[in-house]
Amino acid sequence: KEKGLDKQEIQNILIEDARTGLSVEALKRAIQNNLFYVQGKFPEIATRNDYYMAVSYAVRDRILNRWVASVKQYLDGKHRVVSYLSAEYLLGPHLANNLINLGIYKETEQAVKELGKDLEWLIEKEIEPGLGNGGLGRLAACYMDSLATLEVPAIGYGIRYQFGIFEQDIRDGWQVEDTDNWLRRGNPWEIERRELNYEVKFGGHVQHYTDNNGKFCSNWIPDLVVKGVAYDTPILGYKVNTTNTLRLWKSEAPKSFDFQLFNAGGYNDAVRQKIVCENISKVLYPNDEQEEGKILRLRQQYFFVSCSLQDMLGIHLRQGDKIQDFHKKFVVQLNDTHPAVGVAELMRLLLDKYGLEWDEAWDITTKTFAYTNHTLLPEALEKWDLELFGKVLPRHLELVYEINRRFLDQVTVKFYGDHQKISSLSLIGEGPRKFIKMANLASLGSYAINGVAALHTDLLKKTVLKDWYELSPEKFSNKTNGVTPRRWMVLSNPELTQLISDKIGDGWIKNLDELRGLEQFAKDKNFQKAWMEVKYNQKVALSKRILQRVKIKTDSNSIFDVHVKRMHEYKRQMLNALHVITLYNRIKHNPEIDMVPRTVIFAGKAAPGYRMAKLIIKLITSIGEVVNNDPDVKDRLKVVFYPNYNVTNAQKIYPAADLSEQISTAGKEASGTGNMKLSLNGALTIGTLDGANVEIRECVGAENFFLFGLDADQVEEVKANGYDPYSHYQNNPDLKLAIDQINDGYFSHLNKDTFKALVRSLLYDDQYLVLADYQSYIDAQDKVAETFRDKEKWAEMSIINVARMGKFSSDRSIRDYCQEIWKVEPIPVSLEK
Ligand code: HBZ
Ligand code: PLP
Repeated sequence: KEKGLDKQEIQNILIEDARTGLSVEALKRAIQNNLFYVQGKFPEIATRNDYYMAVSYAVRDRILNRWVASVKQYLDGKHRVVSYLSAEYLLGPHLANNLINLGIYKETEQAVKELGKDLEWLIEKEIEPGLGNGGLGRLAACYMDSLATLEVPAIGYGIRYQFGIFEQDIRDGWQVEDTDNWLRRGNPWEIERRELNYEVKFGGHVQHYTDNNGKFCSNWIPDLVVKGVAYDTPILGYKVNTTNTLRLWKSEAPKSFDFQLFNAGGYNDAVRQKIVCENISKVLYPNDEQEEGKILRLRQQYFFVSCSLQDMLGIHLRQGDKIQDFHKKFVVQLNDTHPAVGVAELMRLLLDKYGLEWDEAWDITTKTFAYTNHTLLPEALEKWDLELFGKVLPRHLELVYEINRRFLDQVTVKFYGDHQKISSLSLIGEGPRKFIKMANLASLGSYAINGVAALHTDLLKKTVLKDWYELSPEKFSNKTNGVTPRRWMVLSNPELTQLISDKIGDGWIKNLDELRGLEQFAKDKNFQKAWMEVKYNQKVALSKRILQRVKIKTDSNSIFDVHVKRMHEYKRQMLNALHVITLYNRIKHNPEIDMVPRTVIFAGKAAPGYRMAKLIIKLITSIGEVVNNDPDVKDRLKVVFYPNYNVTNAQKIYPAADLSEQISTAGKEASGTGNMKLSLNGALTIGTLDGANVEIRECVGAENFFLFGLDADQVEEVKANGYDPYSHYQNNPDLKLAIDQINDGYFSHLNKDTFKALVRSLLYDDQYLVLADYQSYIDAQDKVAETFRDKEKWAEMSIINVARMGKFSSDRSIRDYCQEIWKVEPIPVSLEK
């Protein structure tokens, strides 16, 4: 007997029965049952959301039996489990994805139809869980999909933010933010596990004493205790039974409020404690690539890391295994440094709770963690003010000091006299105020360190982690990012999926390398025609949405030139904007010019406190206002800023792109994943030699990639030689005209103040070398336009691009992690009778 169920009962759950059958009939019945018995609604009064919920519950029922089977299989055996620690998961909507992975999209569509509703209409009702900022959070979601699809036992741990990434709206051309109340209509995909909760301490002080056996002990007396409650979301693999768990923690007060305080008249204080606790998982910080040294952020990080490690230790010990074998059961991947405090937390648990000796605890810890770095930008590297850190986590500060002391003892012997190196390796930075370097804590505490694209890993070894590489070269490896073809092709581009599968079968969905089979058809005129027809249809669909959302008419025969990603100076939306102005000026100078029509589509959120990024949004919308309404342009050029870029919108935009803008300053974009998604959907890339662009170009062939700009070495060289943006402005008449127009208020109703800060930054600072790369970019864009004139050539290039994208499946990435870092094997899960 286990958890109240006997063997027979468990087996009964595992059989596909009337409750979990996958036929149209069974699904229809299930939807009706859920509507009635779960929601107490009948068809006459059921709303669209009621139906969405009913379908979702019906689908969830069909996942739950697979989930139970998976969990049983993992926890019974001696299987090694991957634990992915990430402060962000940008999952995107669940319903359609689960239908695809279960293989019952068509059946459900039919069942819903027979109930008089439209499945797509219900799917569009779902509010996506936006529990991440961008690439890093989305990568975690793709990896969860691939782990399950590859049948690898895994748990994703994170935070159940009550409010995810803000919703963006555009008013008067400016970004405005609205809170993302994603839970307002309920969340059918999560299961609250109230019984699964852990206490997490904050603040206070540490007592030291020697116990009866003469052992030196520490006792942390906190001034705040928070409870973390588990919320589980099943993550089903594609056409397998494996269903992994995404376990997100919600923070609560250990008890509702303090009655003694309340009765004594301290009403406010009694409630305040509760609010402080609940605030920890209240809202996602909306900054990507800009670290924010806020106390609440540190609390968030420690909160979810502590809950997760307590959970893992609990699972491990419940299986009757020795604490010393923890690292054999779990490998813990740190998704950037956000969970790096886990290194100190595992030490604390092993020392203070389980009474291990230092060396043993450190040995286990450093065999448990592996660290993925996602950025080289100095402003994104996490540093915690030492005093602040000590106030929130006094015991961990002691541990960090001790870890550092022992480490520096070794390092000093090894690099005697090299003060520069020793201070660079130290976990603690000196300055006006001392700080803790989280990348160093993660590097020291991990047995493996990886970058997310070949160039990025290379630069990591040469720059931010140079000393760590020299110290432990064996820890370093590259794991180029990937994306899941299930969501980013099968789900978001069913027409192209069908066309491809008709030609080469559907094996590519699980083995993306099979796309190679398309290459033999790249010159086939009929196939090219069918290919471009699918693309055209996606453009028409996006045009409709654009018209609806921002009231701009677009021509589906024009080049859809797509630049979608977070707004950031290094991603250089500014460079694209200058190109748009240049095209516009060509038309104004020569109204009859024969120009390939273009629709330039931008989308992306700016961090609310990032002034320059917000100003660039205003510039783009302002250019759009002028260009889109100028009769001289005659629809040869359109500029669209599509608001609220998220997974839902990305799924609609990627399939419609002809051209993928990947134009970051070389050396700044660690990898990019949007580049992979666009290329997989048949867009050609215009890009710099940055991040994974380098590898995409290697795979698709230089002749199928529009390369421009300085490379990473040249960027450094130009900077070292005293870069002078102003000279580019002076010497390039087209560039000068474009910047003068911005400056003179051509796009801002003659208001010269609007873009002053932007112009100044370009002319006198231009950290991201926009002006240096301008002409090279314009030339490459002209080549794009010329190539687009030849429809057959374009189709051929597009087909070849897709055929050569096999490497960029997240299945490949996850296989590499499994074999080279995690040392885990797939465990097939069966639903036996
Ligand atoms: O991670 C991105 C990189 O910029 C991109 O090149 C890469 O493809 C992707 C996946 O490896 N980084 C982020 O998205 N970073 C963040 O979103 C972020 C969030 C919170 C932070 C710092 C960065 O405090
Ligand atoms: N935001 C969303 C919603 C995405 O789907 C993606 C795609 O990977 C990203 C951000 C990251 O985009 P990029 O790699 O272009 O920065």
